Amino acid sequence: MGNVDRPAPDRPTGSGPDNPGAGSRLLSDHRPRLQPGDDILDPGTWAGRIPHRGGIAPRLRVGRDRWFNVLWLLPIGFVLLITAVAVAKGLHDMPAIQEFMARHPGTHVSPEVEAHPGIPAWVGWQHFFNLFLMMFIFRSGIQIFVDHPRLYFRRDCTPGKEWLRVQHRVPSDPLWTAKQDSVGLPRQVGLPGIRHSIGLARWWHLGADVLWLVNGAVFYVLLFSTGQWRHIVPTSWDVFPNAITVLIRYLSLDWPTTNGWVAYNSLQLLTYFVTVFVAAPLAILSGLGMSPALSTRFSWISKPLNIQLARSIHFLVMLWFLQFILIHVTFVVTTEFLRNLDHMFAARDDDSWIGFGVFSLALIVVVVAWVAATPFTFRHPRIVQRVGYALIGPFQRLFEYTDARPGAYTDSDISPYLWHNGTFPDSAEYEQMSESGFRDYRLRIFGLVADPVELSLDDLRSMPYHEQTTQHFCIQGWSGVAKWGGVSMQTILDLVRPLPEAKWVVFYSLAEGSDGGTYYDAHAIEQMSHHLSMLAYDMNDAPLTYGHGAPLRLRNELQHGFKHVKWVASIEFVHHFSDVGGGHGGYNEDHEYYGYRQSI
Ligand SMILES: Nc1nc2c(c(=O)[nH]1)N[C@H]1C(S)=C(S)[C@@H](COP(=O)(O)O)O[C@H]1N2
Ligand SMILES: [Mo]
Repeated sequence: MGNVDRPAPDRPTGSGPDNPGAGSRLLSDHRPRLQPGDDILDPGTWAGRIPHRGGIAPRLRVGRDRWFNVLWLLPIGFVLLITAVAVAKGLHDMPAIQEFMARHPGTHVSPEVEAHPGIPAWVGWQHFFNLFLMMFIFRSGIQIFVDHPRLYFRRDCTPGKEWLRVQHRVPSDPLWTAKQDSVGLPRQVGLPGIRHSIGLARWWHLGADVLWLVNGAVFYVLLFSTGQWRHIVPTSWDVFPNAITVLIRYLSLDWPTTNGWVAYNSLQLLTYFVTVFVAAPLAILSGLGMSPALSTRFSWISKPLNIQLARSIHFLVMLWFLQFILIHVTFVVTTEFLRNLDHMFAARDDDSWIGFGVFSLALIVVVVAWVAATPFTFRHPRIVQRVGYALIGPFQRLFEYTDARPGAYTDSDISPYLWHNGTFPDSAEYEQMSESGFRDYRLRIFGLVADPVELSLDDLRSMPYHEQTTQHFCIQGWSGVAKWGGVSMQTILDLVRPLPEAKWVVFYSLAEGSDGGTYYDAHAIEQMSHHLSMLAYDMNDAPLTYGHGAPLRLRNELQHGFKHVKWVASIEFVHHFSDVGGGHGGYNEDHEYYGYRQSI
């Protein structure tokens, strides 16, 4: 739709091509209300002076409304481990088990592997880059998680339906926002730690991801072009009985000695294989499963494998990596420490101190980077923002070329609850307008257009009705489906006729942002003609409520929720957003270092 004939709305200001002054007059009363953000992050005034608030020990939902404190797993796990050791010790000396272990000694050394032993230096380098990048990925990943500290299986995110939370129950306040719900982390655990720092955490996470992917791609290529793959890919089904032998021997404290230079034992082999060929790809796929642009485009996969399932899988994959690292490091340290370090850090098979020396240098680099990451982020948030954007921007652009089409969701998909977010309007001006049913509301559209206009709600209602049932993706991690009714942005474009120089469309809100100053956001003009870009005045067949953006809000389903300006006051067509507000493309871009495109 969008090209349907429509009645011409009145133009109360009489502005238009004959009256070019109107555009600049409107402009002049908007720009002064904007407030640029800071180039240094001050934790004291951060995010509208949001006070620090930590999470709680993880609670796992059991049944409808019982919550299990995950800390109990520590004593329970300890008892289970002791029991397992006792059982394994009992089994170990049974004749049948002895015979089994003799037949499957725990390590399978194929002739090919035996002919090509060794761990080349490139494996050592890759191993180092991997652990270096993983440190940022973990810290920022946990930070992203705690910005909406709940995990669900369904896309609805209904309070009480989460399967895991590290935050109290959702309070009964009907306007409780996701920002209020976020929790912070110690500054040396999370990256950057402070509450609601998801914008910066995402640059660390996604930026490091891109480098980690490059490292992984090089690893795969070298692995298969050199034959080194045989060291971490099982080539015989014998790996399973062998792994059982290894497990029994570890648990019965009769640890096998393996020569990792030639071949890993079967249990190691399996865990390495799963980590490299299952967990890593799953991390990437489940990560991409949270992207609004990709999910909207590939609804055949994002419907069954919805964002919250992807988010939960992403979290579980992280737990896999964590337990892997914990056990891996434990064994490296407790079994032939020097020899292991020589293998991985010096590409030599002896127990000299060379590997230890290189390892120590590597460790210093890691520790310095770890300690510096948060202070660096506070001092140079714009660098983090710019470098992060440079790393993931190209991928983002790629995804945005996939034009989103409506029709993926129907009434039966509508979520019973849609979270609220953002800073609500509290001006007397807004209250007055709201009390009179927005009779005096005027949407002003100006800037680089042939026909600037002012539209009342009735004007908007008299335009062709556009409806879409779509999923909302908040950058903090929650989601939900709603039906939106209003005017397609294409209809608006046809009405005001943007000039060729107009490349960005800025939406100003009636509300302020959390640090004061008008909330606004800029959108690439080509996305305004997408099928799923619209101004909504209805939600789920009722007029938009106060909390969700009355009287008018934007929808652009290729982008994250923060770009969907609520309580829209006016729309300005500009050549570039660099001279609007702080110049970064929107309120959150200026104040919280988000990206002006954020479709992943
Ligand atoms: N004016 C304004 N619009 C805003 C915000 C805001 O703070 N101010 N928050 C954004 C964010 S972060 C999200 S996720 C969505 C939330 O929309 P909802 O509250 O209707 O679910 O609104 C967006 N629009
Ligand atoms: Mo959001």
